[in-house]
Formats: sequence, structure tokens, C-alpha cells
Amino acid sequence: MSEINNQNNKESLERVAANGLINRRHLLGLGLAGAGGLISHSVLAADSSRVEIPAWSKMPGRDPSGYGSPSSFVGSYQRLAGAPNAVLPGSGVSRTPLHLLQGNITPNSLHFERHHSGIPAIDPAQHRLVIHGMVRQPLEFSYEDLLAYPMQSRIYFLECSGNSGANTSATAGDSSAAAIHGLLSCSEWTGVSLATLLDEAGIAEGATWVTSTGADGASMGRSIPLNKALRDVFIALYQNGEPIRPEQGYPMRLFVPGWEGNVSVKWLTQIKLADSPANFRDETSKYTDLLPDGKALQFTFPMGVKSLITSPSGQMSLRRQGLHEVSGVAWSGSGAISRVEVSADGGRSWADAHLDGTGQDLALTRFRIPWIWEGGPAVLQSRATDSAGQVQPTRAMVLANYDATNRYHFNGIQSWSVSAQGEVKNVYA
Ligand SMILES: Nc1nc2c(c(=O)[nH]1)N[C@H]1C(S)=C(S)[C@@H](COP(=O)(O)O)O[C@H]1N2
Ligand SMILES: [Mo]
Repeated sequence: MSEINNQNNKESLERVAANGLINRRHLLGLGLAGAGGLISHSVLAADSSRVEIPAWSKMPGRDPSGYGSPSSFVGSYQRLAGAPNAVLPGSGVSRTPLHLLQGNITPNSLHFERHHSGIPAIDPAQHRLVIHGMVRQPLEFSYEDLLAYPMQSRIYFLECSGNSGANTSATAGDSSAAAIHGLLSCSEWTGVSLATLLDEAGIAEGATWVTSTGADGASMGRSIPLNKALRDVFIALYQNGEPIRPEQGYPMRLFVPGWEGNVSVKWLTQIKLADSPANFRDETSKYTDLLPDGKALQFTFPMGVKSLITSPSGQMSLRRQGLHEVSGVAWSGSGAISRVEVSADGGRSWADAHLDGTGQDLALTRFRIPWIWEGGPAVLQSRATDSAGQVQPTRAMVLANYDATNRYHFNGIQSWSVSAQGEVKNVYA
């Protein structure tokens, strides 16, 4: 294709894998300019002095407001919520519209939700957090008490272990990235280190597990090993700078970085130290992974290494041929993302994507790579590698590890097919 040659700066768009993938260095200011007709925009006439002044530039705009909201011109940025659950009132999810977002931070209003018994309306003045069990001195904290402690802020993803479970079903549903993978969000969380509070209570000899319980109608309870609790677990009070939302556990939640979302108990009210797990309902009858031999894994804590192309993705359509940015997010519960490869031919050839930022532990990492769509069929895939050396498995590899009914911890490679008409669909490749 002659358009691919940049006559101006002698750079050319270097193809690095089959079916249109272009070297990521072209994103680093090295001239997509040469792409000429591959990107659509207008070219102004040499005499562009007669630029029209729009009406909004000729009068004062509206006044400031107390709490901002999106532009009225921005279309529907909504979580994908299911119908209310008639059998189990308050049990349900809403999913983050990953395909509409950029960067790696989820706006608070779009953070996914998973509630087992609805969102309790908690008055922080009456809420208490108790630390008891195998401690030297049981302690009780009010919300005000916790606000006085030293805080830490960290960017972490949160993912439900049931996320992406739709892709374990026998046939690939024609669904959006949000519908399949939207039980995933990433925020800057601020709160008080659990180690600080446990230190104050005094950990008794022999304590090896920390169990926590929420103040919701479900009394959600989960157990985590003490060594994790002392490493990086904290009580989150703020989310992207403002008090955490009721949906996320206001006034306080446990936050367990990198581990399945279920252990980050919301509306946290009790922490109890013990010498064994509590074997709560949600770590016995639920949130266990059935294996092919009929045995089950009781605790699968870290989320697997995973990535997802969010643009283009399921149910979108490409409206023009030429240059596109293939972009998505990658994450791992075992460290940072060190590499993301992208394929446009269903996994036969791969090219390295550019990673935004410096690869933070246990956070979403945005990846990007230029791609020229020439109007032919394509299957787009991404494959992440983490700092622990784990490589994201194929769908078939994940399925082989579990019983056919298992829906948890699915981290297989996502395939999006692009038809000659530009329709993007979820497929199993
Ligand atoms: N108390 C309580 N904590 C809870 C839950 C719940 O229903 N009640 N749901 C859990 C599950 S399954 C997940 S995936 C995460 C979801 O957190 P989010 O709603 O803030 O996204 O919270 C966990 N903590
Ligand atoms: Mo979950």
C-alpha cells in the first residue's frame, strides 16, 4: 500500500505481525503522519482566516455547580445492570462499561457492583468495626476513629471471580466487552493499613487466619491467611478521592489487593483472628472451583493474569477502513503487567503492544497498538504476561483445568472477530 509510506519524514509504518498490525513505536511520536488517508480528518484550505465563531463562544456559559456531571452531549455512560432478582432480593450485579472507557481508572459512578443482599443504608455515626478473636485486646472503632489514622493511597483493580464466566459456556454469546468482562474496575483506594490496627490489638500466639464480616443483610463473611492480611490489606475509606460509595461498601470495606473480589468484604463490621478459616457459606458452597476429578479447590485467591481488547470489541462496528488503535486493559493478581501481545490473525502471529505507564502492581495497565484494517476478516486477540512470568492461557487451556460447570477464575484469551462488513463479535478461536 503506497499510503503507508510517509514521504515527509521518511518514516514508514512498519508491519510487525500479519493482517495489519503496526509497530507500537509509531505511537511514540514517530509519525503516524505518514498514514495520510488512513486517518480521517479535514484538511483546511491555505487561507483559513475565516474560521467560524460558534454561538457558545459569543455568550457566557452556565454557572459552576456543587457536584459535577457528564456533558449532556456525552451519550449513555451507564453500568450494565440486570433486572432485580425476585427470588433473592438485593442479589445482583451491574457491570462496568469497559468498552466506553479509556486509561486505567474507573469513574466511581461506573464501578461494577456485586451485592448478595442489596446495599445497606449505613449511618457512619452508628457503624462500628470490631477486632476480636485471637488478639490480646479486642478493639472497637467508629468511622471517626478510623479517619484519624495514617492513610495510604494505592491504585488497585477489583475483579469478581465470576468475571468472564460467560465465555466458559459451550457457544460464544454475541455480547459486549462489558457484558462478558465488566465485573472488573480499577480505582485509587485510600484507607488504613490492617497491619496497623492488628498491631494495636496485639496478635495472639497461634493466630493464622483473619475472618471478616459485612454489615449487609447477607452478613458476607470471608477468611484470608494472616500473612496476606499483614502484607498489603487495608480498610478502604476513600475511592478516587471521595468517600467510598454505598455500592462499594460505605462507610468502610476490607480491600485485599489482587485477590478475588469476594474477599474484599464491604460494609465491614467485624474482623476476627483465628487459627483456621471460618468456612463461611461463601467459601464452601460458593466461590470454590470444581475440578475435572470431582474435587474442588476451596481457596483460589489471586486473580489470574489476563487482558482484554476493549476497542474494538463485541457489538461494535468499524465504520471505515484504515488506521485504528487497538486498545485494552491487562492485569494480574500476582504482580505487574510486563508485556501484552496482540494478534490480528487469531493467534498465529503476535506483536508487542505499547504499555501506558510503568506497570503498577495489581492495577490495570492500558495497552495500545496501531492496526490497519484493510476490510478483510480478522480475529483480534491479546495475551498478557505478568512480572511473575505467568502468561495468559488460551480458553481451551483454562477449560481443561476445571469441571465443565465451573464459572470462576476464567482468564482465557478473548477473541473478537471482525467481519468484512466491520462487525465485531465474540468468538471462540
Ligand atoms: N458485605 C459484602 N461484601 C461483599 C459482597 C457482598 O455482597 N456483601 N460482594 C462481594 C463480591 S462477590 C465482590 S465481586 C465484591 C464486589 O465489590 P463492588 O460491588 O464494590 O464492585 O464485593 C465483595 N464483598
Ligand atoms: Mo464476586
